Amino acid sequence: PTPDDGDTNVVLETKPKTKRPPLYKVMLLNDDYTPMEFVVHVLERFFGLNHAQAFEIMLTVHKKGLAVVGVFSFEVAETKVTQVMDFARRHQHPLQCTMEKE
Ligand code: TYC
Repeated sequence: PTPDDGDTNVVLETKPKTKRPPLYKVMLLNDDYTPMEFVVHVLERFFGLNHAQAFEIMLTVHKKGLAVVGVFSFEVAETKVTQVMDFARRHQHPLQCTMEKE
């Protein structure tokens, strides 16, 4: 008889290991000073929303304190946050935009 080499009947199951990269929520925060029209403009300009969608999200932030504007890869989320923060600062509005791992 052949000596058992320990390799018989060993089931080697491998999970198809296709981990998707993590996604990040980009959020807009409410404040008392940034004009509503400015926020709507930001949402149209940097997030490709139409006017109705932008207005709706702006109102949600205004009423609830914050809202998720979109979900992106790390790099895209980071770019959006930087673009919004730079644009708000240039216009001297205190608008805050942040990202959070989903
Ligand atoms: N609360 C602001 C106002 O009354 C409007 C506003 C909405 C500000 C959304 C920030 O992310 C924001 N003018």
